[in-house]
Amino acid sequence: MKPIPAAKQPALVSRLIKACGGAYSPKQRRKYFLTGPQWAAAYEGHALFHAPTRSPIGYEDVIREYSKIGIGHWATHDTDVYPADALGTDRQDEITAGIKKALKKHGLQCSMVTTETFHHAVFAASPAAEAPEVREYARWRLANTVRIGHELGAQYCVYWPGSLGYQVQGAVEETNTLKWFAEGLNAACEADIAAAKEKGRPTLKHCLEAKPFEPAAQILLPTSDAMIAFISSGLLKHPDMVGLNPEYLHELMWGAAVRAALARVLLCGKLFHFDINDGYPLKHDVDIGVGLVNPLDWLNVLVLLRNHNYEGPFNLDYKPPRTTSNWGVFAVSFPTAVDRFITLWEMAGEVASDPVISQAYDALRAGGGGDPRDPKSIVEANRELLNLHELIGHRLFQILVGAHRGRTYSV
Ligand code: GCO
Ligand code: MN
Ligand code: MN
Repeated sequence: MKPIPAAKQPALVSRLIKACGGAYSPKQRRKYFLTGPQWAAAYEGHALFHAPTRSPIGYEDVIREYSKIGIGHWATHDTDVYPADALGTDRQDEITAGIKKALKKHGLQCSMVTTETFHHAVFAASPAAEAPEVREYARWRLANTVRIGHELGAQYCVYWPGSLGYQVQGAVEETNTLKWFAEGLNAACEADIAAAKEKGRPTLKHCLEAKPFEPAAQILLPTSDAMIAFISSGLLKHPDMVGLNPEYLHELMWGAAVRAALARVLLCGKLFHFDINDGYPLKHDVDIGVGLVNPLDWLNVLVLLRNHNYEGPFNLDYKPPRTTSNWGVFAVSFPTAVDRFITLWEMAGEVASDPVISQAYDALRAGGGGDPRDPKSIVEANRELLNLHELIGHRLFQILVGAHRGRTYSV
């Protein structure tokens, strides 16, 4: 084949994306509570071993492009859009006004704000560092973000304490660090109560996000289960205001069954927000687009969430790969991620109403009628019924590949 000139490449990619088919319209996409993070679209492809492959892009462009795709909500870290030295100055208000204007112009809502407490050098020893001035600054940053959230009309505030840990064991005293971290959250909740009152708005939902490692080697709250325990530790003044923002891949990174991890959060009534992406178990945070690695697992996760009437946001917290261009981020990466999510969500609805699966569940729940005092009779009575477990797994696979609608191969 002859080389394809650069100028002809977008047309080729567009033609092949069209040939894929199955795209939903922006109007259809807007029906879902999908949120697009500023940092995901603006990610330039850099990392410890990676130079950027894309050029910087600001919030106006991100908001406009999300709007065109049909992503109805936008989320941001404070420093994604406000330079750290503009925080708390008049410049902050100017930027806030600019964001509001862009959101209004493109018909998007700000759903969530989050404070960057992991990148700036001041957080080298975490936002809950030993030095009281670091913690005071962190408390101010969290409270400031809450106020920005109210200004922008957000409903959620997320906390990812990725630097709350250590590289060298014994360097920090864990119980102190956790108490100090709680003080930061308490300050954020208090600022929220005051700002909500002042603005006549409901308070925000404060969502903790766990990740088992990165950037700290060891993290003090590494899993959603640890976060749940922390919320009920007695350290928080407003535990009712605090819940979770689990991330799909973060649970997989420590080897969890993501669906079971989410089930535990649901049982506690703490599933406030959900970061959606994909990746590999027991590996780094590769933040791949939803459904590209584990579609069957994703289908199962969404079945659980549908069955429990989860109504919170699905936050597209993934990183467009370094092989994708600035143009491709919005032409390929985001629309296809959104469409895979919608497909999996609708498919999860089919699972819920599938006659084979519901008959199998009913039968399993009816049991075989053995004698509860005689385990042998229970085994005998249930022997053939239990074949349904594997049958359900097969049926889920069939639904995933469309075989339940008669898709077969002639061999
Ligand atoms: C990660 C984290 C972040 C957080 C974000 C919001 O993988 O690095 O998931 O993307 O979601 O910092 O708090
Ligand atoms: Mn995340
Ligand atoms: Mn992640």
